Amino acid sequence: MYRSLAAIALYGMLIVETKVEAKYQPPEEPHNPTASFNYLDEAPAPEQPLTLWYRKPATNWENEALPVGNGRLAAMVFGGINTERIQFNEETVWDGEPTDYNNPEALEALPEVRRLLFEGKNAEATKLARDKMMGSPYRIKSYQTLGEILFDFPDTDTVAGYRRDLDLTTATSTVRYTVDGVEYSREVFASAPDQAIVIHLEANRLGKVNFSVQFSRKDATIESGADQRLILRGKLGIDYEAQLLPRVVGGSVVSEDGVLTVKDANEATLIVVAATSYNTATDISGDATARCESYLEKIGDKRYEQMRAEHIADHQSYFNRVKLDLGTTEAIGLPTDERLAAVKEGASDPQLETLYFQFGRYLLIGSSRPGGLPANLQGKWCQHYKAPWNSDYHFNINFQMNYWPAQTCNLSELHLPFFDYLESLVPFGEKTAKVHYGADGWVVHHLSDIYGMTAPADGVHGVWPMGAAWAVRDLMEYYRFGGDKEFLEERAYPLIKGAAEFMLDFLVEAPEGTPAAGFLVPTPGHSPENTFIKADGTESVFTYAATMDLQIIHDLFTSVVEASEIIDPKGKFDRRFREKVEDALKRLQPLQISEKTGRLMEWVEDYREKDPRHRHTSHLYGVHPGQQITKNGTPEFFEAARKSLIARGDFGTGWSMAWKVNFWARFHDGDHAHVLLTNLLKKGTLDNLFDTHPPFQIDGNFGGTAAIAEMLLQSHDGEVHLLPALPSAWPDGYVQGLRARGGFEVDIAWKDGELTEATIRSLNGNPLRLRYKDSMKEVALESGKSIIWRGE
Ligand code: FUC
Repeated sequence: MYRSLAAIALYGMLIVETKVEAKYQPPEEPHNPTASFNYLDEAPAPEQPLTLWYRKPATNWENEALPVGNGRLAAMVFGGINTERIQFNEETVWDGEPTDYNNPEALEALPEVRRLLFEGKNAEATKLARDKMMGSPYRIKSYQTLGEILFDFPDTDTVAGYRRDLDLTTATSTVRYTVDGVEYSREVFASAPDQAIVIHLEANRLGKVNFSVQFSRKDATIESGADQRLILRGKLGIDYEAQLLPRVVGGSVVSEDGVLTVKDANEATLIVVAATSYNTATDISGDATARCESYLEKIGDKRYEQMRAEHIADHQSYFNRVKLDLGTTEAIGLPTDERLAAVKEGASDPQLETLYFQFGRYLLIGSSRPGGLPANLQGKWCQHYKAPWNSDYHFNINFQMNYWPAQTCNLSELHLPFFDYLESLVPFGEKTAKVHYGADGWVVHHLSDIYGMTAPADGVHGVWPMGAAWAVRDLMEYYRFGGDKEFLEERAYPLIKGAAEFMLDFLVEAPEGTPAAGFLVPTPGHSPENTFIKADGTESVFTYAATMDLQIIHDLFTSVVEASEIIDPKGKFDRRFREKVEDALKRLQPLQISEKTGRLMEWVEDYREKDPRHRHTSHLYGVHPGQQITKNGTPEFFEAARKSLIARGDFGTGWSMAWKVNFWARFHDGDHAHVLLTNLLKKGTLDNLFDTHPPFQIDGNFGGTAAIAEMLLQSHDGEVHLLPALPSAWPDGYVQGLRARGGFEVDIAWKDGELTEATIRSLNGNPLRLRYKDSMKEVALESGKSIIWRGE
């Protein structure tokens, strides 16, 4: 009985070091209960090609189990035969509690740290910053698993027609197999309309559904409650609770001491709800039990079929907006893991790339819904008590990358949790700005949690006050794509302005004797996590006027100007502030090209990198996600940045490769973008198509999805550019429903590598500048109208 329990209990005891330098050790998995199974008769491939599917149960959470999610709740389904494991999450199950992370000693050290950096005494500056400028405490706690739902079924060692799958079009994971002539199926989905994870078990003969099921979690109380439900309850800082309500047709049901036993039933539906006491970063006094009960009450006696239909309709209202076809090969008939293995061996499988693209959209629909928290480092899917990097919000690339597909891939509303979360950080960020820098406005450093962390964390690489300044670019983008002026004035502008207020106070004039003398520079700072070697052979990560920081500030200040001029085209809106920002922009240390290498310099001096292939390519922020460096606008920097990218190489962690696909798309080199996309599949993708850093980290999925869109359509340079980076690997295909800045929805079809027809629909009547290769067309298009263009 419950063979996997001991192994699962082990998870909690394995403490994973979360420092960036640490080597990650995956937790031990439960033993493979089906390794010696006889699998008879292969199951046919699913009819729906947008399906991930496999011929054996998952034995490993990270590499094999399949994710379902409704934004707030998430689950990983293993698809076992004698046992089943469904690990699940609720988005506010975070260890820790409301905390003031600010360090009153920091401000005093700031001028000295700056002086040391200007004098080239990086080691001394680093030591002082480490001693005095870190948050207090400077570590956050982890996002956690809520628990496991563990099933036992009657033992067998032979099954026929086994298949487990995840249909991206219906957002359901199904397991089916035949034992002794009886066909069993088990379906799992996470419904947003019903705020529940729904598990449905059936067989094709009456009275054949037999199982027992229980919750498991360390340090929790597990018991049976009213209506034969199972209850899991416990406390971190927050109280957490999950309830499983059975609905069984036929047979018998007993719920005793936290174990539910179903015998000889015709079918069973298990409704799992969950909640915590978390209200806000400073208030965790909610009633988790009442919340669970109210979810169940709302569902009432709604039938399974209706729950399923409403779930699918809700999911499809997002999912169906974009269709993609990059071509198909025979591989389409094979299980997903076999196809990925073939790609790793060099096979071409464009439909797998389509599946990967749509899987990224699926994951955002499953991990970021209006009203909830934004997707974290693992979306919302996390089996750990102490997750790698705490499964937190990392602001030096990862968190922002999660939202790269939101606008282009037509999932605009799913961006809202990102904005709500940023707004929730403002009061904390204002306090950190004051306490740590004596500055106005608000700041976020390189990571955050759900308890208001905005101070420097982890180590000196955390003394990097650029997180908010980077993140607010998305509010500007939301406007650029959708054209919602009220949003721009009421929500975007205040956040952008607050980040700019901080930056105006943070910038200082570099003193005589430094390479940036007379210019405004951000200090202290970093090119995130990259180490440079100085002329005297010493190494440091800590510096001033890092190229990325300059580009983020440029981006931020140009957003202030752009936003205020849109809000009042006559220029009266917040004029004084805009003028201050414009003035600072003119005095900002300029970008530089290395005389030695012709590359865009990553730091204010032409240092060598310790690791020339470092995963962060921060100094190309101005190419992507920024727009400071473009082919038409800044051709020399564009070329220098391209050289920098070549020097960084074609590999990296999952997210690093995903970023490079986006860069190559912006460099209009489709074939090189495709090399990186292939490397992302080969080296950065697990059998369940999850991105791997390693370990699993979801940013690469989102970055990869955004990159595929970026290869087909770009709009950051004042034009709607069709097929800017179409690789030769996708000779024929089409995409429908991508979105472009200016408020357009775009369908594109191509054949033999050439545009055949594009349809552009205007959402708000802005003038349209279209480009395909060297052909241009300018059109005045009314809102709601569309135009067909063949690129002549
Ligand atoms: C950044 C990266 C690491 C990792 C972590 C979550 O610090 O440098 O590679 O992705 O975030």
